[in-house]
Amino acid sequence: MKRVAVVMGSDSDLKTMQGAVDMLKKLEIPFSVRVISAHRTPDAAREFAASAAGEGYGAIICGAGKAAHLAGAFAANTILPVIGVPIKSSTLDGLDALLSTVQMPSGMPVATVAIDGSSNAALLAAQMIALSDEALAGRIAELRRAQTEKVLARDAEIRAQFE
Ligand code: RP5
Repeated sequence: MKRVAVVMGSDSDLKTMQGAVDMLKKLEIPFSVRVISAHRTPDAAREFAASAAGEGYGAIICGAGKAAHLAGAFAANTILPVIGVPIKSSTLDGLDALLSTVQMPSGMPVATVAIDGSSNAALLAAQMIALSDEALAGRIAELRRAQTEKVLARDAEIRAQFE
């Protein structure tokens, strides 16, 4: 199975990116976790992105805050799908990171999820890999089914409270 890279701009992002790690574990997808910065370690960013396809990765999740160029820097050096997670790590509440991540120029897409949405980033990566992995597709479908059941159960409980 293709692997997923979970990359973050700083170790201070780990608490937010843990959501992606947890989701990848739940779906039994092999992954690696790295701290690589577009600004502080630009050579490592370029090298990792450029070699990722050959290393067996199928998607790359990049989480960064503030002037968040990590996902864009990765996208510039690979044609693997790059998923950006804007992280709330500044006085601007993540809006800075959201705009820095989502506003890519044409020809260089980054699939950007919500601020701090690392779990959804992992799900999106999983859905990409599941295009060629039926067993994984089944696990994702089961997760969806369980989620639906949970909401329906809560709906029934809350309806009963107001009857
Ligand atoms: C970004 O700056 C990182 O992704 C992090 O969200 C933010 C702050 O980094 P630290 O100063 O905590 O290392 O590059």
